[in-house]
Amino acid sequence: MTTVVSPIPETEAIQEAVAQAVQQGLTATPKRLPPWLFYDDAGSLLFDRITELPEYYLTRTERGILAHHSDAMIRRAAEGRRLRVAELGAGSADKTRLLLAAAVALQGTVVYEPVDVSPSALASAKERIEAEIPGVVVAPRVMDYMQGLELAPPEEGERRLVLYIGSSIGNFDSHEAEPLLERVRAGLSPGDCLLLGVDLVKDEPTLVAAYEDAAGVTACFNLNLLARLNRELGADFNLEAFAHRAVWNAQRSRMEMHLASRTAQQVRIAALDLEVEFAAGETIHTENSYKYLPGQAEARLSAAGFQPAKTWTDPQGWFAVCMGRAI
Ligand code: AVI
Repeated sequence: MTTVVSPIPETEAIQEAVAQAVQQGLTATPKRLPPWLFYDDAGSLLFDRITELPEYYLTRTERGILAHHSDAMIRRAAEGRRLRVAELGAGSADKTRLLLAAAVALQGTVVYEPVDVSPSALASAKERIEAEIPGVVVAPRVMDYMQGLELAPPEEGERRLVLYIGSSIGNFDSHEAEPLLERVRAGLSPGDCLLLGVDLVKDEPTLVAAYEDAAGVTACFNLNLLARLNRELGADFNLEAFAHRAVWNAQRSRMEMHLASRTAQQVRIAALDLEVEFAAGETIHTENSYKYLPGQAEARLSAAGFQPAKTWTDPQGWFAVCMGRAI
């Protein structure tokens, strides 16, 4: 892990990771593909469209919480000191903007460090945010935060606030989420804060609709994964021969996305020299999206070495933004 751009060209490193993930996932039983494969250029655009769908309540609900409470969040994290803000992932910064604007209002300027593996995503985040929010100095950090957070120590007397919002933690099983938060904690000093956004358990129809919207955008997002394998690995998936499925798994408290083979069929993946057999109805499990019970995110923060400081929710109790302070 490093803040220096990898000497391997970005696309080559990604292609290698895609090939490895597909080889492993499609030869496993049951078949699976990791959700990070969704986010090529087409998938990232589809995800942006998902966040604006009427059924996908997550983004607008979290945005509402931040719109109401970003001043209080920034003040609480800062405790009278100067704050610098880091974010895991170089997102569209639509919600981040609210927090950065609150930090600028409190202290005049703020250093914002988006952390991502993709130098190109970071470069566009820097250009956009510096143009849109005067007073924000964007200092991109190229690193894989899944492996740990290695940020330069803040200036004397400064506090750090790390954002992990958007329910991104929900896409990890607990055996992945716990070490991830522990590694984030290990990169912080006592007193620094983590702001974690989690989606909460709610009625099944609301949950299912969010992942099976009427316009079919989430279906396109899921199926784009197969289109990506056609484009990048010379696979011959017929997208019409697979169906998008969104299922609430109450026992595991998660929404699951699958791609179900409509018929018995064989798919060739040229770059891997691999033939994959599908039985009729067989699925590829593409994503888990965990939904938390009230108090669960705080317990997870505690287990990772943070003192839960405060949780903000929306009036319906659909989403929670939890602050933990590094002990
Ligand atoms: C990015 N992540 C939090 C989204 C989620 O809700 O789990 C990804 C997504 N999958 C389907 N719709 C949105």
